[in-house]
Amino acid sequence: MKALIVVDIQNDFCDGGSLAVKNASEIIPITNKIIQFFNKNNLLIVGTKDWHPDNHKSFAINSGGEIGEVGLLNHLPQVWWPKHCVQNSFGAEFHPELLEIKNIIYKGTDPEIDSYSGFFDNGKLKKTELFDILTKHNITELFILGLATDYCVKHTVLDALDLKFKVNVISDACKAVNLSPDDSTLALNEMKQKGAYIIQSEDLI
Ligand code: VGL
Ligand code: ZN
Repeated sequence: MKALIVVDIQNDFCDGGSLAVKNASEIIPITNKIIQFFNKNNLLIVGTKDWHPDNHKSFAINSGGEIGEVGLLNHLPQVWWPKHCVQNSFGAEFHPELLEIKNIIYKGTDPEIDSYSGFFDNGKLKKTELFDILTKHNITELFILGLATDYCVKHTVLDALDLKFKVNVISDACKAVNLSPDDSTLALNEMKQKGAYIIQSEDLI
């Protein structure tokens, strides 16, 4: 069975948000068409939400680092981010034009560790419910899209490959943070090299 994973299409990552990804809103109409396609075919759709407490230590302001620089958080390399996707804030809500998604996975809730992947935190200390939901529905193949190509999409895709799913990345429905201008290309190349299929929405719908 196939499932769609919609990664972090939240206000703070969209135009005007605190960690806005360039041209993020361009993926909304494409994503909505794909959601409609999965709904029409009675296929599972799961959305992930970055869902940080206000004191999350990936926030530069809580760790004394400079935004965009890399430091260490509990022995792991950590980019210091502007405050974003704080639990129950407007910035953490899905983009208002995104069609409804019923199954939601929350990640990044532990202030001591960041969580880019929808499956595990960055230290792989704890897992979310994502794997259990997918196995319960006999899912073997994933279609993944969203924000951001070089962080949460990439890490969700790499963990899905490790967990032996067939993984398709819908690249025209992803946008990257691009702290360095090549990060999007590097991320797509890495996902492809590790076994993901990089596809376009028109290959699907
Ligand atoms: C993300 C940076 C920090 C993402 C989340 O959704 O890609 N990026 N937190
Ligand atoms: Zn985050």
